[in-house]
Amino acid sequence: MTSIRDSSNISKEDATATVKGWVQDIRNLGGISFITLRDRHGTIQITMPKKKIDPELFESLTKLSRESVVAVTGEVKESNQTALGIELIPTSFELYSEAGVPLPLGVVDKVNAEMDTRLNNRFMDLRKPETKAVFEIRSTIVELISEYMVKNGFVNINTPKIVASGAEGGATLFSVDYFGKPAYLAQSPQLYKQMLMSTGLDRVFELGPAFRAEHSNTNRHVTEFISFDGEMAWIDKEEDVMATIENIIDHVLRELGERCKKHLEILGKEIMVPKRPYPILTYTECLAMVNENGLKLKEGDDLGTEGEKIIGDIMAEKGSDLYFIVEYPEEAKPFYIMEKDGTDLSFSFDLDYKGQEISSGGQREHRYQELVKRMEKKGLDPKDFDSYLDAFRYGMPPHGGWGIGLDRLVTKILDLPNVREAILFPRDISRLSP
Ligand code: AMO
Repeated sequence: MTSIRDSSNISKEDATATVKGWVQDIRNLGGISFITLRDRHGTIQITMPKKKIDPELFESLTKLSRESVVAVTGEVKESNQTALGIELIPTSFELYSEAGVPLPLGVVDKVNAEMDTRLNNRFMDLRKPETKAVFEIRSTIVELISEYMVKNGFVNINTPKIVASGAEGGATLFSVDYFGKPAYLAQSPQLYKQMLMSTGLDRVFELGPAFRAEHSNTNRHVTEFISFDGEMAWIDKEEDVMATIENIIDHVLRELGERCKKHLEILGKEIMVPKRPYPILTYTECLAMVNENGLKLKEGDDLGTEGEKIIGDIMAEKGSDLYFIVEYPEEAKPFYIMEKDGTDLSFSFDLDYKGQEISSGGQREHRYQELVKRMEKKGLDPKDFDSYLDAFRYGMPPHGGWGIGLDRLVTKILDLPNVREAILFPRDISRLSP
C-alpha cells in the first residue's frame, strides 16, 4: 500500500511512498535524471534511470518547471548517495500546479537577493529553508513566552487596537476616520493593561500588534510590530518587573536551543544564554560611556542607535549581551512612569540586547493626583484620558510593567541584520504590500 509521508519520516523500510512538494531542482544526466523534491521538512531525491521508467512518465517529470507542485509515488530505495539515505524511484505522479518561468526569485540560488526583492516576493523567499527557519523559531519563542506567563499567573489578554487617545506621544500616531470621529491605531496596550490593574486581574500579558508612524527608515524600526506587554500589580519597586523580564528571557533562551535544534542548525546558530543577574547600568553611566567614545549627547538626550551600539560593544567585551539601563531622567519618559521623589529621575528601565533596546518599562504612577500632574507637566490634557483616569480614581494598586518588541527580540536572538527579517510581511515607511 502507498503511504503519504513527508520527506523527514520516510524510511528505507517503506516499500512505496507518496511525497508531495515543490520541484526544487531537476538534473538530466542523459541515462539518468534526478529531481530534488522539497517540502516543509526537507528534500528527497527522486531518481529516474531512463531505461527502468515508463518513457511517458520520464518525459513528463523531466519537463517540469522548477517550483511546480507535485505528488510523486514510487518505490523507496536505499541509497548511500543522498542525505536521507533513501531515494524514490517514481511509478506515477500528479501535477497539482505548474510554476511559471522565470521565477521571480531563486529558492536555492547562491546569489543573495536584495532585501527589497526578497520582501516583494516574500512567498517565494519563505520557501528558502533558512528564511522559513526564522519563523519556525519565532513561533517557538512565542510558545515559550506564553507558556512561562500562564504558568506564572499572568492572564492572556487582548486590548483594542482602534483607540481614542495615544499613550506614547503624538508624533507616531496613525489617524483613523472612525465613523466621522477621530481615532488612532494603538501604539501600545499601555492604557488598557494599566486600567486592568484596578480590576483585580493583577497580572496580565498581551502579544499583539502595535502601530507607530515611524518616519525613520532604519534596520530596527517598522510601523507595525508585535508588542509583548506585561503588567503586574502589588510591586514594591521597578526591580520586581526587571526580575520578571529576566526570568522570562532566561526561560526562552534556555529552552530554545533544545526545542529548535533542527531550525537553529539550518541557520548555523547556537543560542548563548547570558549569565544572571543581567548587569544594571544607569543612564548617566551610559551617557558618559557614549560621550567618551565620540558622541556628543547631553543630559536627557535619547541614547539613540549609535549610543546603544557603543554601549553594546563595551558590554559585549565584558561578556554581557543583555543589560538593563535605569534611572532615566523623568523628562525623557512618558507620563505614566513614576518620578523618583525629590530627584529629576524616574522609576523606569530599558533592556538592551546586543546593542539595541528591546524593551522598556518601569513602575507606574498609580496615585491619581500625581498622575494628573504628570500629564499636565507633559503638556497633555487629562480630559483626553478620562476613561483611563477613571480607573485611578476608585482604588488602584501600585503596579509596573514592560513592553518587549517581539520582532526585535527574535532579531537579536538570531543575530539577524534587520528587524524586517524577523517579520513575515513587514510594514515600513515605504512598504504597504505584500
Ligand atoms: P516603547 O515605546 O519603548 O515602550 O516600546 C517598547 C518596545 O517596543 C519595541 N518597538 C519597536 N519595534 C519595532 N519598530 C518600532 N517602530 C518600535 N517601537 C517600539 C521596542 C521597544 O523597546 N508602553 C511602553 C512599554 C511599557 O512601559 O510597558 C512602550 O510602548 O523593542
